[in-house]
Amino acid sequence: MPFSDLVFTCCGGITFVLVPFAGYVRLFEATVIMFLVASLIFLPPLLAKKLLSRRPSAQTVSTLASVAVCVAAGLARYRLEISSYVKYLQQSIDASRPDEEILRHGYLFYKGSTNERAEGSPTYTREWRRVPHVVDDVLSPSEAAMVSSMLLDRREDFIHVDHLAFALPFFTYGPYWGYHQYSEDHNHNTGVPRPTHETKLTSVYVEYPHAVEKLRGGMLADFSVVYSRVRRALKEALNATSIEYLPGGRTGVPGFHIIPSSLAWSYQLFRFHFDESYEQLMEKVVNEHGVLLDEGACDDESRISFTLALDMPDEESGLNYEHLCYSLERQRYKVGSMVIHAGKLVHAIGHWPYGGYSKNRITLQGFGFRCGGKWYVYW
Ligand SMILES: O=C(O)CCC(=O)C(=O)O
Repeated sequence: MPFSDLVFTCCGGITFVLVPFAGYVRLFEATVIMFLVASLIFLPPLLAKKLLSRRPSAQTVSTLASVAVCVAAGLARYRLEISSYVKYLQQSIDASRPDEEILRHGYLFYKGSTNERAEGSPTYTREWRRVPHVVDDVLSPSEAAMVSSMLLDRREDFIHVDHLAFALPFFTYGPYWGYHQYSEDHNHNTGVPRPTHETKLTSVYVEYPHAVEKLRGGMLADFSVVYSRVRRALKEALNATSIEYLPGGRTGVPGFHIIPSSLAWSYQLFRFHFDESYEQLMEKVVNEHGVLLDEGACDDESRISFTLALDMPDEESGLNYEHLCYSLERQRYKVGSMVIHAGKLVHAIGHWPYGGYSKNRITLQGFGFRCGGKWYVYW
């Protein structure tokens, strides 16, 4: 079974190691730093307990003294990196809490008052702004397992989403343009500066158009069955005449999130967000990547997000979203089923309990919107 190794290499040469009881972590300076930060938290009480016990043996004292010297040397050597990592953790935890502004946005969206076109919009956005819509049996469990295994074999081409995950294992197969934007106001921006360490295929360094050119054709060919099932399911659910990829071939097709196990995922570190606005979409995907569309005919309230569950680490796994006035709910995912919701629904990948090192969360992820009579999907 893939990802059951002690060490695996992905993303053009990045190594992840398995830490007992904690899951995978990227092997680079940050790993050392993470351990130093953990020692800062766990070592002082341990030291105090041992040293204050009635008669610590000479061996205990000398072992603790050498550990303390090593940790102190490490702290001195990496003090800048440690403070930036602690800042990253703080920002990550802060950013994953749904803040007042995001909840308010969600509430107004739920009430349908953010946009006067909302009331005139078709049922799919009016219903799916309230709760995600589930389409069962898009793939059978065995088909989903086969797709997951095919994906894990492509780990060389994974992109590590390092601007969000730092040293934690969070990958895409196929680029999502939103992960490769660095504007100040981008909703995934953590405020952490670009890392200076050497990286390979990571969200920070990968160029979206380049990754599209490299992977798009192969993805469409190798996963043609998945794409045709997803398009068929969307067509039926949306009552659409056709589901197409954005024209021009320079934008990504729906891709995959691959999240191997980590104890960290048992905390709500994934951020609450709503998907990029229609205006951002038009500006970036359409204008920058040369997609020709009759923008006037596009429905800016139609933006949807869809997720097909391919492998789930736990039966609790799913999507956290804001339902009703400021209350958070969980939409559980079932392998082979697809969940569709309005892009403006406030949502986040939901946390799940750590269940061992071989539990992956693998999904197909895409977005769509309607222009004239056609629906377009992309990533
Ligand atoms: O994987 C999921 O459950 C949702 C992913 C998501 O929120 C996104 O890609 O915007």
